[in-house]
Amino acid sequence: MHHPDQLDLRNGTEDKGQTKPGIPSGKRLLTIQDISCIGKCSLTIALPVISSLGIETAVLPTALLSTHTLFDGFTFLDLTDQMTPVTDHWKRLGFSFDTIYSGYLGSVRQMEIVQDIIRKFRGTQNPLVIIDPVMADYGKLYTGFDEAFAKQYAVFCGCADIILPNLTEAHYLTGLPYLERYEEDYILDLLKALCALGPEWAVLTGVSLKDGQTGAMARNSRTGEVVSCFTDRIPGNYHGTGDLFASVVAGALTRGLPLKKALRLAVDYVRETIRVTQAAGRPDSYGVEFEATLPALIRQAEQLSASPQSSPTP
Ligand code: PXL
Repeated sequence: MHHPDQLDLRNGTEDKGQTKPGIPSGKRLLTIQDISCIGKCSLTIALPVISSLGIETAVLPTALLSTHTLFDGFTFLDLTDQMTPVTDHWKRLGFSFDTIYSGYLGSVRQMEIVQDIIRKFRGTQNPLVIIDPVMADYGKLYTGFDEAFAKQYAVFCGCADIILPNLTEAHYLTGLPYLERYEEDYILDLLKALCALGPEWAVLTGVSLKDGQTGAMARNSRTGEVVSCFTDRIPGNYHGTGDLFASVVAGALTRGLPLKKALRLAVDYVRETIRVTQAAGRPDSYGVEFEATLPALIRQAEQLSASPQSSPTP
């Protein structure tokens, strides 16, 4: 577990100018998830998005799929056996990471290996550990996952500093009911139950407390502090937006932004990317047009990095 005194996620580490345009940030993040060759998600989102935020992005692919699992007939090459030798090699070479961010994993065995990897890289540097428990959406588990897998994910979330489930994943992690219509109390109950799994912060995505509005709500497990961040909701279901959100949060925190600003950046970026995707008339299940919005993401990240910590974020 990341030591709370070393990085206060709420106030952020000082950004001493390392993230100015043209100046290397010197930060390195490791992301562990599958590579789906077509159908934008997981590594094909994380690598460009986090790199755009000025962070060196090391990748550990957990599987090679022809497409993500919402397409019929996808191929799947399991890379579990590579995870330990690849990271042992990095360790021997002396590499270390500021952040370890895990996304879609295919098995309980992969969760165990990711825990070993976290332990392996904890010595030299204490990486910030972000777990996105990717397994479900719209009330249902993705193809290939069952309730036993979800139970193991709940245990695995205990070794994170931050977890970022959507409402469906929060239901599977906590055992609380999945509701399509709810009040704020339901969200606060989910957040408390997620915090009880052990992370320092639980961030719930896709929260909608009013018609026409959506966003994220987070809770700190030590202080009980709640941080909310909303925007206008564009109707429709867009695949890969959870990965987009988690990648922006991971990159922004690694850059040194406090959690509230990281959530603002991610909520605005996902909303703008959905708007552009909808305007282009692309099919929902394929993925979002994030390539078009990366320049705006970089500009907003620079503005948020430059503005004082104390200024109220909109
Ligand atoms: O976007 C999450 C995700 C990541 N990786 C694979 C998936 C999905 C969601 O369906 O199938 C392989």
